[in-house]
Amino acid sequence: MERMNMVVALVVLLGLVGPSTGAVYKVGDSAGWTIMGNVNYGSWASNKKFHAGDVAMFIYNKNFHNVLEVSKADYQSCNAASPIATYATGNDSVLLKTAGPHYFLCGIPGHCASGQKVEINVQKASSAAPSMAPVEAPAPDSGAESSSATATATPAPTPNTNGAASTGFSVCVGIMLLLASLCF
Ligand SMILES: *[C@@H]1O[C@H](CO)[C@@H](O)[C@H](O)[C@H]1NC(C)=O
Ligand SMILES: [Cu+2]
Repeated sequence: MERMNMVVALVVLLGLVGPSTGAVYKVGDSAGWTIMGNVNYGSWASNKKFHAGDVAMFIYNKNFHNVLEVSKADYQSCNAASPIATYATGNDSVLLKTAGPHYFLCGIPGHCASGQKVEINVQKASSAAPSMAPVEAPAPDSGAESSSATATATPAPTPNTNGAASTGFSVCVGIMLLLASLCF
């Protein structure tokens, strides 16, 4: 049915052009956010290209750790006393909203000093190269877990309005059939 093809085409088009949802990076990969095993968060971050809109996901035991976003100075000195933001649920998805460096450390005494800190440098958004390149293609190296995030990005409004239109169409056909049955 022609109408159906158009709806499908429209949805696909909106999916391609629509706002891109960022990738989700699990900090420390399988190790998570910890002081066990001497995870090198510097090298974890260094082979990734973070963009504004990406998410850094901190997974940890909330009884032993937390996540503080801090200034550069506080990052360097492991000062946990004046955080910009505090996260403590054990599963914190931190949206990297702005370009530039973001500094995170664990505020439990001694943890930052023993390496539980990470600097995430968020790239400037490349000024609108729409549709051509898959801007948010997940990195080949397993770090990105963007599939679930992308799945939720499917725009809802279009199917709804089209659904309403076709409902109206069916009602019209129904009324016409009703009138026809009265006449014959
Ligand atoms: C963390 O939360 C996300 C949803 O935000 C969920 O998909 C994931 O399974 C959670 N992970 C853990 C280890 O709890
Ligand atoms: Cu800690």
